[in-house]
Amino acid sequence: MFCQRARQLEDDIVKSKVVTGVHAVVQTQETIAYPTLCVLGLGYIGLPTCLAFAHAGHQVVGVDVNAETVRKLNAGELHLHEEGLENYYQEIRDQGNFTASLEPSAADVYLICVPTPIQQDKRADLSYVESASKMIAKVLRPGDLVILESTVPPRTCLDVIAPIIETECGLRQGLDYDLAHCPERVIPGRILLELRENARVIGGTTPSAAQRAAKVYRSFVEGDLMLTDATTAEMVKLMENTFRDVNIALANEFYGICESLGIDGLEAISYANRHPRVNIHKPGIGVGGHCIPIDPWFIVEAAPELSPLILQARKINDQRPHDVAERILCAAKEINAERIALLGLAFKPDIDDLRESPAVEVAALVANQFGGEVLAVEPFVHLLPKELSDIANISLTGLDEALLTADLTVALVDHSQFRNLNPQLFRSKRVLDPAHLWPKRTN
Ligand code: SAJ
Repeated sequence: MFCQRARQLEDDIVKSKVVTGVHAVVQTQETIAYPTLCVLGLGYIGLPTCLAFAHAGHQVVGVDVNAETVRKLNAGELHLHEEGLENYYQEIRDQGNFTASLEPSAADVYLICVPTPIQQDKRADLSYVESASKMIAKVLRPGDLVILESTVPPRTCLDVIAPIIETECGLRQGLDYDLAHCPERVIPGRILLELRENARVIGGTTPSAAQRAAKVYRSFVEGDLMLTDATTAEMVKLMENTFRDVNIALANEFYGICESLGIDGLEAISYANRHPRVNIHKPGIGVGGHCIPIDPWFIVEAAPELSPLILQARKINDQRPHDVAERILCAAKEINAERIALLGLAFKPDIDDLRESPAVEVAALVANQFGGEVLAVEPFVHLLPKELSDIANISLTGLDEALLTADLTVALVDHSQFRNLNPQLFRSKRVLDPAHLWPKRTN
């Protein structure tokens, strides 16, 4: 009944076409309600989301367990790099709608934006979601709304979050408070733009929870809002990233087959993609980041008997860094190389994010087996990541120095800065291009 009163209040202040229920698509809505928000997790998703809500007029408290993150943000500094975020943050600070905190405080809406990694055995590690749910339970009041943005295995809202909250504070989803899942869908490098423009799927544990969540997002999301149940929304998000993983595995497999036939795999893929219903992805050194190599495992965990294709794609993409490292070591041996330059460590082009990066994995495999020196070039960072910092024969090196001193140069990441180089002018005896930066010849 508390939820009903909260919904009624919001309905009264939302002048609009009303969301028409589960499986509806909300096209336009003019919102004048400004519920307060408390966002748990201030990473690449949580922070920009806080700022988007604050910009739209909501009072937002962002919570993070990292004291340094909270200190920096309250001092006006950012702890991460994302296109346009610096200026956006200064603008929001001037408005005064956002503060960072170590503890959650009472709000109308709670958003969970914490990481969901996998464990050694490839099962989901939901410990951050669990502890965020416990933190929320301490301040949750009847009539509030909880929205999960983190990517999770199917049924997490129903089987993990709702029971934790009920055990911790006695409030029941659907009766005392509302619970919904609205998975983030933005891509690093375009986060601010995509937050605003992308369509969002919003799944409620009840239809009215989805409708309430849709009203909240409508304050800044211009894309369609697709309403459904929570488990469908959880599955939709996993299917999106799994589609990409499987397609990249197919591209990697095609490329290897083309190579064995002595033909140019990139040319073959680009011609196949001229068919109006074909879109083969780009082959490369493997799949990185904290989403695409992780999320398919959540489906495998939920339905192991029904997911042989998804599992195989994961294995194919996980094998890529090993094959690339082996090829580099063979080439180094052939030319008696003393120094190898590895261009790029990030998990994809033009970002500073090295987490789950196949380039870092290649660098570690090469450095551990190579007798000479490995010069890692990564213009987006100032320090080697922990996976590499303890290896004696690898160092972070400037691009010019690496190109001047290496015997073998290898492109691992398609950063624009590298793409514009002419490999013909390198001093090294040999150039390898498994990331496909430069036209032909060097793969
Ligand atoms: N990659 C390839 N070949 C390709 C495309 C990508 O090898 O054709 C590699 C990249 O080099 C990188 C990895 O895949 O190592 C992932 O890169 P990405 O750009 O495909 O995706 P992410 O992880 O940055 O973001 C994805 C996005 N999902 C989809 O495009 C379906 C994004 O919209 C999600 O919000 C994000 O995952 C997430 O957080 O789940």
